[in-house]
Amino acid sequence: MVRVLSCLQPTGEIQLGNYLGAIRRWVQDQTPQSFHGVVDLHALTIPRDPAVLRAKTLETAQLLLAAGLDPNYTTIFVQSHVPEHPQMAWLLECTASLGELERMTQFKDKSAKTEGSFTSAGLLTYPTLMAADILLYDAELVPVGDDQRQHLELTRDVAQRFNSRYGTTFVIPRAGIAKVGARIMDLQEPTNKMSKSADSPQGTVKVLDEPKDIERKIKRAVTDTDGEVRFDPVTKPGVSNLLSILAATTGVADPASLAHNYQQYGPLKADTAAAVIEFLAPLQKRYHELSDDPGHVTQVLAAGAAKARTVASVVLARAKLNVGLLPG
Ligand code: AQP
Repeated sequence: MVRVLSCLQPTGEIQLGNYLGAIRRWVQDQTPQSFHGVVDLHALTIPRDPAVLRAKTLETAQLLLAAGLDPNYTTIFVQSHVPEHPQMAWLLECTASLGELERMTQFKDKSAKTEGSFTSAGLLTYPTLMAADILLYDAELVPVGDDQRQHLELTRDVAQRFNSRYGTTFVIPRAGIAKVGARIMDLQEPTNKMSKSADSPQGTVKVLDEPKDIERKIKRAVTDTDGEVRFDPVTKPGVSNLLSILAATTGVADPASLAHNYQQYGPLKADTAAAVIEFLAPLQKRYHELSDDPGHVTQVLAAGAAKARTVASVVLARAKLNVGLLPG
């Protein structure tokens, strides 16, 4: 059984891309060797309202349960409940180079947005914390959306460097990227990926959006003026995004194969909206049921952290010993 680790930041309301690119696959492939974290420490790279962060952390965990992760089977935890994560991150921060971290696309994009105001050092070192998340669990497979490909490469490089400096310590993980739905684009700016924290309320479908809002957002999605339905993400990003969403939500392996069903954009939008609404309905129903019992989520997270620590503490001890820290 392959050991799997993949996490989600409580940085906003979970959007359709998070669900299609990551969460849905975690649910489909879950085993007792799967670990899924709500990575609240990552959310601190940008200043946040403490009460909102706490609420979003619980909400995100509740959403993972509603999506179908079974806590009796798989491990669901909050990152800050497992102190091995920041400890391991320091060892890896001292293994990654400044140049490597400065080259990360996400750092360049996010620091450009904060330019002129406050850019935290954490925004730069974030990928080493992510590497710690993965390496602490001896994870072989990390199912993520396409935007995390570069961070995964860095994790592999840092793990290999550590192993060659200090002896075999870490399992070298590989990224698991979906064939369809790995990069869902913003409906209003289809050359940008859909994102929880993007300032694009009309371009982002939240998984808990009301059906009428989902329909409105998809019907107003930006397309183009040539009027032909064709899958071509470079020259027709808006239309191709709709085809990808339709394929991913109806279980079709090849979005291009759907194009010939449509002569106009209107019916494509209508079918995509209906498919998304139907696809999200069971998740929304279960989420609202779970809201009646918030204590359940808290209990799941306490048990998950205890289970996560049994694995993470062993790997951290191994890394500390190999790097030359005196056992306490
Ligand atoms: N648009 C997307 N399409 C497919 N997959 C996506 N993911 C994110 N956006 C898309 C995948 O969702 C998982 C969890 O993401 P995250 O919370 O770790 O942060 P992120 O990748 O930075 O996602 P967001 O929504 O864009 O968050 P913010 O706005 O906070 O930066 C990952 O596997 C990711 O690949």
